[in-house]
Amino acid sequence: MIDLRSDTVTKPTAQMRKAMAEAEVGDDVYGEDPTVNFLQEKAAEIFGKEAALLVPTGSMGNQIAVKLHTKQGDEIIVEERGHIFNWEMGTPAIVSGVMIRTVRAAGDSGMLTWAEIESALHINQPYYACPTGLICLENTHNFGGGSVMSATATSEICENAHQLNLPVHLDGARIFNSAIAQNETVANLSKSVDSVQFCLSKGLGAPVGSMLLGTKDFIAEARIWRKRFGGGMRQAGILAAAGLIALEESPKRLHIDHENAKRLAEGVANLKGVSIDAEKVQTNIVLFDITKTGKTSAEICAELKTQEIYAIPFGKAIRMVTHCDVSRQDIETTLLELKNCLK
Ligand code: TLP
Repeated sequence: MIDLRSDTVTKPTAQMRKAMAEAEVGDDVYGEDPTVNFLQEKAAEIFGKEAALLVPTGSMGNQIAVKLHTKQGDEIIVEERGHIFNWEMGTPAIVSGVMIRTVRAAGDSGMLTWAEIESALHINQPYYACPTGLICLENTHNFGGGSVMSATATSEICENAHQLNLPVHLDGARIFNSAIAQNETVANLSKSVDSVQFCLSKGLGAPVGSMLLGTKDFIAEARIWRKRFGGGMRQAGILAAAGLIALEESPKRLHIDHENAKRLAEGVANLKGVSIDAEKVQTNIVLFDITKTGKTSAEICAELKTQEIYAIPFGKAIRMVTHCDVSRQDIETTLLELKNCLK
């Protein structure tokens, strides 16, 4: 089976499983799990942030941030294809009582510029306007095809936002992919944002877990909200042990996933009716339009599935994500089967 649906499907490595079995644990609701504490300190150090909190999922990390940065009735700015808007089930409205104002970034990358954000802000408007309370960025941008935002572009947005007293949260679910692709550090990519969330359980390969980072005060509040959301875990050191390996070891091999994604994109670009600019594939996500193939994305994915190749149809596009459990040979096999399918 070749599973290209997502990098969330990765299985923990033997090294992770061993570390999990041997992890020192304690009750993390009391703050007494030494492995969780170590992971949090390590993540804060790598990101150059004051503090970090282990949360069960990326969605919870994002939603705690939305909750803490806003008040009921605010608007938050999210790019139109952003995860917080499309794939978090309306939680900002349900839990934080905020509205999402989407802004469509020009082009395919989903990367917002300050000019685009600025035009959507409600600051110093009449009192009956819905005030902007938060700007959310996504790096890499999942449905922008794994596109990356530079440290400079991020800082420019943050500096402008901060002048207006607006906080910025970064959904950095795949920020390590972004950093590797740009030969950057995750600390630089997130230095100017007020909070950042990244996932241990995507390209980094851990079975469960994300980290939320920010100031000490922010993380102290986040700990309360994590518990309110039902995310106060007990002997979570078992998960943190795998997370530590993900954090320390996995970034070293992400370039392989990026090379495989590039090869996949170049191969796919040569198929009849498929539309993708392979040049723009920078990380591990390959999103291609199949409108002109004469088949629907669901039909193509169903046919691939009969060959034990899994991908996800998204409207007129198909997404394929490379990760540590996908080899170069798997990419060649996928290209061959796609070609057969589109004959
Ligand atoms: N993304 C999943 C799906 O939900 C779409 C995937 O397969 O890519 N931010 C970003 C940018 C994400 O891509 C995801 C998951 C999340 C947040 C949420 O993470 P989890 O699944 O841990 O809640």
